[in-house]
Amino acid sequence: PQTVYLKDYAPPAYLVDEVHLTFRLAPTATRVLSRIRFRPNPESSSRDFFLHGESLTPIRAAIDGQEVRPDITEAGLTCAVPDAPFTWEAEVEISPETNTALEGLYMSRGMYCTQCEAEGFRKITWYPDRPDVMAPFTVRIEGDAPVLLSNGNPVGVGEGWAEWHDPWPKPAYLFALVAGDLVAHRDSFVTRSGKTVDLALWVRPGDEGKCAWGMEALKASMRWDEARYGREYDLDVFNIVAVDDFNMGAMENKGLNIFNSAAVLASPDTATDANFERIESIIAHEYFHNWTGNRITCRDWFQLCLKEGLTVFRDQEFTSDMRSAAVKRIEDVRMLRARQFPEDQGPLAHPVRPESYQEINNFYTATVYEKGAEVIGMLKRLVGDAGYSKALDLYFDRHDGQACTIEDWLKVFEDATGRDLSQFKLWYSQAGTPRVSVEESFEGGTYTLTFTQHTPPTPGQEEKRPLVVPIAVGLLSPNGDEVVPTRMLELTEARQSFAFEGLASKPVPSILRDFSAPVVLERAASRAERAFLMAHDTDPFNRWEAARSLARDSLIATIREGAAPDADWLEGLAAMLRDDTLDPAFRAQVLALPTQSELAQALADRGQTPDPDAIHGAVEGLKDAMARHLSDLAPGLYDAMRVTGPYAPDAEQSGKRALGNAMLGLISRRDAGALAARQYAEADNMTLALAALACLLRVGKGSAELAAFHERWKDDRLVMDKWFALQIAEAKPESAVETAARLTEHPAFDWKNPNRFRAVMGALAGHHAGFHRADGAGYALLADWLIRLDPVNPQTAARMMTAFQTWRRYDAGRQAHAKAALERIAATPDLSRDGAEMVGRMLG
Ligand code: B3K
Ligand code: ZN
Repeated sequence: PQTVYLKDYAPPAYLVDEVHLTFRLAPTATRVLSRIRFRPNPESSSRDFFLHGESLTPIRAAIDGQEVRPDITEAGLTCAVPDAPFTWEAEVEISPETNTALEGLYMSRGMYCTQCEAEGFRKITWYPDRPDVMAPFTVRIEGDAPVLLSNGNPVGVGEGWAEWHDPWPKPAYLFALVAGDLVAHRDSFVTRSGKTVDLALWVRPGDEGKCAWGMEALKASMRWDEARYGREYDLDVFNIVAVDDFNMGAMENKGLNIFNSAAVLASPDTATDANFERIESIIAHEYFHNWTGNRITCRDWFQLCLKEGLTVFRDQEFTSDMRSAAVKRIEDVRMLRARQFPEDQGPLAHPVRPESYQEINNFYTATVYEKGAEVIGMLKRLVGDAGYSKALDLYFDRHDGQACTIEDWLKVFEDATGRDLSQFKLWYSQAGTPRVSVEESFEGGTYTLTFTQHTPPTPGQEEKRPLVVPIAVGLLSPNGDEVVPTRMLELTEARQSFAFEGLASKPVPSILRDFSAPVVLERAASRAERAFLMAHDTDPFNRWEAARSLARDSLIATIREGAAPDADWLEGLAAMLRDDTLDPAFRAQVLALPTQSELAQALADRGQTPDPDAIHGAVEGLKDAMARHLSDLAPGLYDAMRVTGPYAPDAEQSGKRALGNAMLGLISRRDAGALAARQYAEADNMTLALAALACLLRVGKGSAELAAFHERWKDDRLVMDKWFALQIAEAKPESAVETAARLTEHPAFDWKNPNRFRAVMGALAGHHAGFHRADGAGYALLADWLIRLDPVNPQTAARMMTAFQTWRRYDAGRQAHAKAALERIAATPDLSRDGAEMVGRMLG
């Protein structure tokens, strides 16, 4: 397979002024007619005319009305063209119904829909399918579906046809078309300049009751982007469509966002609080792309973080404003550590702006998205809120309508703030998670912190340079007062000291407040000091972090030397739980232990080969100890967290349910599931029901409830995904593989549906001790299914291959099994480019 390099970027030879498309829809024989105005690009010296195109059946092609016979290959076509503007016309035939890859135009349960990012448009018609070619589109759809949608504004509709016009120049990856038997949940929004926008959320008949929340989230997002970024919506309509078969969460097509049903549909009895929060943030994310992604897009796919890092950062800010900023920060850091750190510390490590790829779909990663957002967070910390606003205003002003690079992005910050960002830019090119260690000294009233930074080598990058690391530090006096409020230290050297003068006594430092940089902080703070921070830190993130690191070290001590649980931590935990001034959602976060995979990495970092069974045993032991130690307060807290009144998925109620459910988890370890059975029986929403069912399964009960759950929800796909996943997640390590294997035999295991595949295989991969079973059965089962899925849906298969990315952490026996599984995938005849690249990197 061919490797594409950032350094080889060349501007397009031809630009597009206008695109006209006509679709004559038919499941296996859709005709696509295109009429495109091209003109030579003055910025390019090439006059080679190349259009991408894959799996297209050519019908005819013409230039300026004259039939032409282009040279057609597997990847596209070339053709002799005039040395002046000309009109290209073509007709092709495609087969949406047999398109199981869910890229291009495909069908999902009788409904036509598209997914073009990154390179799916070339499966629809011949086109310069690259983001730096932007054009206005006019689209006519002919078909017998009652609803026919495309980008932009509707210009006409009749029996069996509709026409759409999108005036905003856009790259082909933002093209979308939907046709089907859909119903609309409608609303409207008046922009701050007084324009009314018609909003619609399109769903299958039967799903109308699951739309209200998504619509509220959309309106909130529109308001927020006006208030916080001064960005108004720019079309007369905004449509969102829910689709059951979708490779990822959602897609920001201009004026016509397409969503995985799971990322938009919700009702209290079918979706959990976590689902509601996720929906709110994905709706916001896709909406925010209208400015950061669509109006200003990427020059090429190496610049993906330009739109994704920024849009994730914006959706994180939005959720912080809508809910609790402290809890959101904790959630984001948990996710970063669970998903991005393993990527950045293993064979798949790549820079936030990658420099080469074989298949771009493999680079929609936690590094590009989440670390990309962290990099923007650091930038904002370094230039301050006012500098950030000024830079963003300049960005929108200067680059509206353009396809940009990270250089353009950093330049607006340099121009707006006068800051030199050349060293900062390394965050975009240097892969790996930096390690920052710190020493302290106190002498004559001066307290000094000395930081050392080091980034371990990553594939293809042996040598690393020092980065600019913003480290937020506050100092507390031994009685808990804050003597030095948060100060942003800028670490730029490999080793650097910072002094705080005029202190009466040696302070307790609170370092990397609010997780001010995506690094691993290595600090030999005593347990007593961390217990102190857990009780007194004024920075909520670091309070949580102190508790978390004590829990982690307690678990590590148990694993390594069979130590008993840390009593100080248990005491600190009890004190925090009793503290009613603390937000219940925050208290629930303090109770969450590090993941087993994180513990495996922590052990590997300390030079010890992780044993998944021992890790699992230690976590279970610690949970039992928590249940014992907190047994006095758990029932009272459980009762206090009961929500009265109608269900609302807001921060307040969901925080209470989170803490209540955490208490239920502890209580059910001691009452054999009695309270959980009651909660399940009485639950009037999915959050309470699912948590109760999980507790029951965990204590070896719940088979009647599981059957009843199935009976009640068997016709609801999204709820059935939960039914599948939960059984695996709650299985014992020795039976997780068998549970997953058994569920793949279930008649409802529709493995071609990405949500269902992920519900089962994702749950298996997420069961640390189950997946990493010593006999390799977990690896073998996942490999079997990845081999089966790859030819059908390479994108979803390749994504799930990342389950293997940590394989070298484990013992020789497990490594041999994992390697054999990866080699078996690699040896599969006709393995997709997506899959081949992923296994190649992991074996490499
Ligand atoms: N931009 C899309 C992701 C497309 C993934 C293509 N493999 C969704 C998003 O980030 O908003
Ligand atoms: Zn995005």
